[in-house]
Amino acid sequence: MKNFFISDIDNITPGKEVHVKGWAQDIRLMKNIAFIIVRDSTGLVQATVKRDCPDFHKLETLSRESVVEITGTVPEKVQSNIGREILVTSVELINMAEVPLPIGITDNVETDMDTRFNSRFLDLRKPEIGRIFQAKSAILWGIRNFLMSQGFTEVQTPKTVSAATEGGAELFHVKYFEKNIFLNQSPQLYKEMLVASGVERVFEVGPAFRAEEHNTPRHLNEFTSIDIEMGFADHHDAMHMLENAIAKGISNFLENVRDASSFSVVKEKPVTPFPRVSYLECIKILKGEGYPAVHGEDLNNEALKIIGKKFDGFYFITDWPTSVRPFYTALLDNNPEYTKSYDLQFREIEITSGAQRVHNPAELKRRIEDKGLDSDDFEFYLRTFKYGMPPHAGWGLGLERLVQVILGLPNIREASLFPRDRNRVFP
Ligand code: AMO
Repeated sequence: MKNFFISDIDNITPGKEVHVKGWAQDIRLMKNIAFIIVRDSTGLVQATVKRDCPDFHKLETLSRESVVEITGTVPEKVQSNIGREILVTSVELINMAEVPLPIGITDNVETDMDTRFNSRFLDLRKPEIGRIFQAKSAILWGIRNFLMSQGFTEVQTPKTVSAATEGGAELFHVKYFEKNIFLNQSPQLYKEMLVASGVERVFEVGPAFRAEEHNTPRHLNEFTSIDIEMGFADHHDAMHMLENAIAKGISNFLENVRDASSFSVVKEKPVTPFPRVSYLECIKILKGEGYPAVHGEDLNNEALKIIGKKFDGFYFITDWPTSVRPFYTALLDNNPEYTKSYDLQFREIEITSGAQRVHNPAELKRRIEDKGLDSDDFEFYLRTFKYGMPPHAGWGLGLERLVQVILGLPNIREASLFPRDRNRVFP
């Protein structure tokens, strides 16, 4: 096993021998001297090879991106602008890379997205691409640690299901032996059922599937959903949990990923609480700006752009109309035309949806039917409300959307290792 990494060279006393294993990113061969730039997951080093090195001849056939093991010593005075150098005593070729490479790793040529994603394993070797996933990991772990600190239990729920939660049009149908079933759009019903099971604070990080017809820079057909549900809580409690989770995700990223703020749009831990604006206030803002907003309808991209200009960064839009929210959303106590719901936005982009839920089984059944759904399909879910279901609230946060806005990525596909869209189910 490799247990010495290129960044460890920084702590080595000059003159000491080191073994470096990695990829030969670049090879410059001259008459009496050669330079190999070796890369591993922690950084780069220049390997300086003199002609009197017995392995000098091997460099004539060494191809870029081959896997090598280099042995050498760390010089007193580093003569490379990379900031790390070893003076090579031996070069071992572990595995040769074919020539030519399908895409360049360091070349300054713009490669289109399709070509990049066809060879994603190579695309990911580019440091500027690889670090997106270091950021994603750090953001997720910040959120996960925060939820654990708040007494949440992480769970895994089925992705092959027989009932839709977020709207029938966006379902992937799957043949499951003799039955026709769906890929789950959200763990919504399961997380609520787990609250009924006595797991008072529950969360899941897992795939969610949406058969979105359109290719947009904000939609994937498979994304990572971070879902929470809390018993004995309302929508205000859930919003509070969300803003703190987001702040922890961002601070974990800024504190633990090298040069984080140099490639991130969000450069500081956001100030909490985030601003809250109600749906009705949004309609007023839109009308004030001369935008023809229709009261009771969802806010489209154009409308959200106008609202987003009023807030710098994260903010909540609360109290959405009943007509535009799913059946499980609780209604406002004093006005059943509106719900105890919210979206978290970053400028014009929606990051999270959440709400307090209906906990009365008769009301829930009615709400399912009001949406034109067959309540028999939801019997497994409705049952859990009949034997002691506390009031509860939660949210679903799209991890790739969150990474997209924090890093300012132009397309959500950049935040997915192997994106799935209308045309791509490969690799
Ligand atoms: P909703 O359907 O709004 O709510 O989804 C929650 C969050 O998931 C992300 N998201 C997506 N990300 C990428 N591509 C997509 N096609 C896509 N669709 C959704 C967004 C969105 O805000 N059950 C509720 C959540 C809840 O109330 O707890 C739900 O799924 O970031």
